[in-house]
Amino acid sequence: ATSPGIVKPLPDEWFTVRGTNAETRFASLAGTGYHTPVDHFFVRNHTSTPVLDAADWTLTVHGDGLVHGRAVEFSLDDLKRFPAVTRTAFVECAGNGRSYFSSQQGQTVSGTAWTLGAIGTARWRGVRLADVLRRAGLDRAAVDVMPRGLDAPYVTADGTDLGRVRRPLPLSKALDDVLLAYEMNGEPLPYDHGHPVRVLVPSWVGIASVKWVGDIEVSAQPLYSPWNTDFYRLFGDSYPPGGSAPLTRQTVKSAWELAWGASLDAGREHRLTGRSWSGGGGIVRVDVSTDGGARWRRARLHDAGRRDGWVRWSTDWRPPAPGPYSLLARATDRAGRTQPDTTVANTQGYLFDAVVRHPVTVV
Ligand code: MTE
Ligand code: MO
Repeated sequence: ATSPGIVKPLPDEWFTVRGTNAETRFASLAGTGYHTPVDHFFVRNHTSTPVLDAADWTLTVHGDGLVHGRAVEFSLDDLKRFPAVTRTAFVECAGNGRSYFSSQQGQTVSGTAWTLGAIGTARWRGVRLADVLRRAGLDRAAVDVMPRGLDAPYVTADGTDLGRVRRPLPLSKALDDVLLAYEMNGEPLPYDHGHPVRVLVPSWVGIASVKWVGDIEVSAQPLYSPWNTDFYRLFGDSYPPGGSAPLTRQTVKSAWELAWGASLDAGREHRLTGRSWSGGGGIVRVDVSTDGGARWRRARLHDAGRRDGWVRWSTDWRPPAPGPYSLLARATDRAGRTQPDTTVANTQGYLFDAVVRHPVTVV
């Protein structure tokens, strides 16, 4: 398949295309290794991928949060003169898993109907946003920074032009572990993932990791954009009228590396694999059930100690008899959060974290 907004090929075995977005099929990750290969990595575009030339690109840092008040420009070569940092981290859409609000909980929510494939883990190389902000003349009074993308302005379904994709980031996070990344898995950042430079905000919802960044406003006052006021907050009956605070960390999730409804042969042992992840400092435990949740056992974890990526796990199963089965996986993160049986609904379907009942047929 192809998408009008995406440059890279999207083979049907690897992706499900959803409008200007493409999600990774988890079954296609079996045996690919720890990092998501760049050609399997999901793409989430509000509009479409701009093809930018690194030689013409500049980053402008500006705003009343700079001591001298003047805009400062950096070319890609300027950025590469700062100390380089390499970090493994996932990028995951806040709406990943959204389709299960409807299919598993019977709730209606708006937004792209992702299954669990709006996540990828890569090795990012770039420079610390903190270093660049300090070089630009960061003032002690600064509280927020707002990176903005060079992709086309986003026009909603009802015709409202919301301007270019941009989302405020509190200075505390910006100075902590955020990168301006120019490489992904050892290659120059691909067009679809933000070429030549993207923001990479480890453990936070994907919208924070602004692609094709062209400028960063630094402000002594809190900043706002539709991406932290109207979107990427939790709204609905269980939340205050103005919604929750803007979303930050990701929740805990797990996925089996199996097709939805996969067939498995009865009478022989299968090594089943999957992955679990969280914005809460890594996964410490994964429990699995092959009988719809009646009995649970521990899965073997293969990537202990990973903090900003996922863990791969496996379990062996000899299906007792032909028929339909539900496979369940429930992860617990370092912060002590365990995946619940249901997720409290919110109107835009963010942060689904409940255990997904994955159907298979034993033949
Ligand atoms: N940055 C810009 N400029 N434009 C976008 O549409 N989408 C965001 C974020 N950064 C987006 C963006 C969202 S919602 C997500 S989930 C991630 O990028 C997806 O990153 P990926 O396409 O590299 O997987
Ligand atoms: Mo997203």
